Amino acid sequence: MSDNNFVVVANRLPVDLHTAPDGTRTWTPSPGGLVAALTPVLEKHNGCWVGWPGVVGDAPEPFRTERGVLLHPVKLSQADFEGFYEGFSNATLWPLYHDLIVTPVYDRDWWHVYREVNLRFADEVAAVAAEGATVWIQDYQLQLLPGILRQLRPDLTIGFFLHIPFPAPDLFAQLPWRMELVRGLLGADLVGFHLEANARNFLALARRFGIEVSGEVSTREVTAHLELNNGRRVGVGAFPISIDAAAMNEWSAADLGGAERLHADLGHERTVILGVDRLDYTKGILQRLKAFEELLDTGALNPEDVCLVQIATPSRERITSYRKTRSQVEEAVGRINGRFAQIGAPVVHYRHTSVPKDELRRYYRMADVMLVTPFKDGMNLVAKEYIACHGDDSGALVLSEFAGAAVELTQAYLCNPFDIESIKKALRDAVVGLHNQPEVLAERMHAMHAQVMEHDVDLWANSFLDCLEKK
Ligand code: GDG
Repeated sequence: MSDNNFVVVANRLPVDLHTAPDGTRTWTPSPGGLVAALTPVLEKHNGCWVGWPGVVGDAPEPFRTERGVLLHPVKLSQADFEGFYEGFSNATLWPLYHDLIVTPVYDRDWWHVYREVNLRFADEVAAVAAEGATVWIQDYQLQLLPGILRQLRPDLTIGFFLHIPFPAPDLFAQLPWRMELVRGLLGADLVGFHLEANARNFLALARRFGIEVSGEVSTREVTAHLELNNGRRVGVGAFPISIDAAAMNEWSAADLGGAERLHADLGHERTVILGVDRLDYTKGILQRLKAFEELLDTGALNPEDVCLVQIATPSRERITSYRKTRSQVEEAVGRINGRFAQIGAPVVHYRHTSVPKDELRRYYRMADVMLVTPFKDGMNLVAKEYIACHGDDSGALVLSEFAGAAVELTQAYLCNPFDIESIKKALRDAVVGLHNQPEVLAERMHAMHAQVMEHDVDLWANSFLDCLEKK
């Protein structure tokens, strides 16, 4: 048996593939928030990360990062990718768990592939985990994994964390394979969600399936349990994820010159409004553009005084609903610029690309108003990243009530993204407030900055793992 005492399992392995001009391929670790938060734990416990390396039909041999963490790839074929990732994960579960913003597709073939891929992940994890190891499974792509692993390796301690919302029982009940998914999740010792509301939905669902529930849900501790017939208990709790706030704060404070130059490029005197999202229908990009357009149309905002920068990172581009969203967004950008821009001075700056991390932070730091308007979002890290980059209390945040982050960032200008008037009001209040009530805005930003600095990604990871250890 292997000697990895702590195993993280996620759909994606944190690696990037680089292909040299001569065709030589190399895989390098790609650090993100989750990796940064988990690296200390992985290092301390002889850790291993199991996941798909992001390229179909190819995978490197397992290798160690410079910091000694073992990266263990799971290979996916093109058919796996289509059925498991694009199909069941992103065209069935994703829309269902985001409250049917588009209609989920229930396809039996996709389901079979989802199950097969979860079985394959389970085999890989079972092979790398030491006797009695702790395994932490991430997200909706791997909901069967806790149950399969429990059968294969009853010695393991298993945690599961869902990064997206968990829907109301009536919505979840649509799923033809609802019992299998619930059984899968019940294989864990601890099931974690971002919000108490998500956890309560899960408990209500369990009750509906005749499972006894004890206690009430709370945040960063486990006071609610499912009591299974075989005497096993599954803990359920809320663990709001966050970011490496200190790193963001420090970096942005050290790059004020860069941010000023970027702002100057857009117009010194202009109020810059920023959106940053994966191009996903859940993120409400089109609604936000429409709200901005109407404010320009009515003269509530003057196109000479404001501009909107929208960074839309390409995402799931082969799925029909994503293509449709992209074309609607791009049509709106074209229309708004056609109506309100001057030559050489667009009123919407749109980039359909992934920008480097440092550049993204510069955008955050430079923006006067951050506009985050998802119809539904598990948390939304973008909102927290913006706040972390404004350690001097500058800026303003417009935030959807339906983003998980709204539970913590209560000082934002909250809006209902289904109501254009509500987005317009919040955006206008933020823009006007910057000029008329700067001290009020600074107080709001100050409170949110303190919140984000204290509740960072380390707190998220440590609180989950502490609860899992105590189970
Ligand atoms: C899921 C849940 C939950 C974006 N564009 C670029 C870029 N990003 C980075 C952001 C941020 C991340 O991607 C996006 O995270 P979000 O939380 O906003 O949204 P999802 O991708 O939908 O994430 C969500 C999250 O999981 C964590 O649990 O909060 O609710 O849906 O970190 O900075 N990064 C770079 N270039 C870009 O162009 N470098």
